[in-house]
Amino acid sequence: MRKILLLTAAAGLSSLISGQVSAHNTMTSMYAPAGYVQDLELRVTHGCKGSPVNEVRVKIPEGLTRITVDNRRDWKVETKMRKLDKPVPGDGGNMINEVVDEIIWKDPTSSIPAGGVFEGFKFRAALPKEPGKILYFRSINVCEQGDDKYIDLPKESLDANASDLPEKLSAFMRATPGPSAFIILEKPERPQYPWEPAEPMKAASAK
Ligand SMILES: [Cu+2]
Repeated sequence: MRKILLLTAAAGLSSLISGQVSAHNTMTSMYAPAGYVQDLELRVTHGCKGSPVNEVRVKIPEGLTRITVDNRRDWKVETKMRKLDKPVPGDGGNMINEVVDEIIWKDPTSSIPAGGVFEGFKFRAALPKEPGKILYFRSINVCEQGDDKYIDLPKESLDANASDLPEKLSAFMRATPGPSAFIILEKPERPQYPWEPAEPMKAASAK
């Protein structure tokens, strides 16, 4: 018994020291190349205070287009659309007037257990060509009992190029019980597809 208590205390301490801030909904990969059409995944890591998850919703941030959702046979997938103020060019030269605003996974063949496992929810989106931008994905888990909202945003906008970003992000994630998942857009090292011409570095950084 005593040993178990000690071990638990040690585990708590080491998670403090390693700066572990979250076991919430997060993006599986927290970095993505700006301008890519990128596979993204929201990771659900636990239920609502011991209650299994039956529905997951994610709000698509502004600036993302061409959103498509991974096919699932174990969840019903719904999308809600949002009209754009200004149409943007899409695939094959046609213009896009509306984009996916929210993705909802519901009515699973079985719920996500309240603890001990995680599950990923994949979708794909064209990311803005803005290296250094941080995109926040607000999400909600609806459980058999209650829900968990990960919809909070930092009070001040965070600069991905600032040297104090780790401290700021860590503070943001500790400040609230429901921090939004996020990704940081990075300057791509190469074009997404091998058949695309490489952009001159200068032009890429000027954008
Ligand atoms: Cu959590």
